[in-house]
Amino acid sequence: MTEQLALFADNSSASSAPEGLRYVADFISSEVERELIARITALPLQPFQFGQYQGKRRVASFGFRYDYTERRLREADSMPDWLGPVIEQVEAFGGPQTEIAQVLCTEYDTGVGIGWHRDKPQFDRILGLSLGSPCKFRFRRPAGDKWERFTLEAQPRSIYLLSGAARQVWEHSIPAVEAPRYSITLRTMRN
Ligand SMILES: O=C(O)CCC(=O)C(=O)O
Repeated sequence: MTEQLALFADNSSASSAPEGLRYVADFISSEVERELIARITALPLQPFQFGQYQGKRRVASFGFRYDYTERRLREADSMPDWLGPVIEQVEAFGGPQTEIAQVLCTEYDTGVGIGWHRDKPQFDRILGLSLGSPCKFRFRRPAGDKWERFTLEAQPRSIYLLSGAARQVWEHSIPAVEAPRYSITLRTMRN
């Protein structure tokens, strides 16, 4: 696995990465990637539901899920066994403050993305495994009457960690992907 903090300048459209963003390429092997994609596509994925609206991406939540109608976390199915080794590897990567309580598996078909947002305040650290195809993982934060922007080219088999300002201040989004992409987003709870 290759820590790419020093490579952001070559790997992005802006010069300075948000504080609190870590990115590592080749975090998992191609074999594990194939297995995880097979696991995700076998899940009963449902269109992402926020209130009365449906997103085009399809998801399955474990541990907890955020209910957009009630604006609170609800319990979700418990973590399936196949996520065990992934969670262990991700927790080791994140270090002592990283106890994963929630996992979201997402499928983005070609042409599907995710809009600007920050993750819900009930969660603390956000870690994401990218599978299947690359994406432009975009960040923005207000700077006067403009936005300061940063784009990370998230490669399949990579992981990112959002903590600090990257998590609390910057918003993120992914424009429509050019080929099917899958992600496993792992979240810790805020104390
Ligand atoms: O697919 C990803 O890596 C990002 C997912 C995300 O930002 C979210 O579900 O809130």
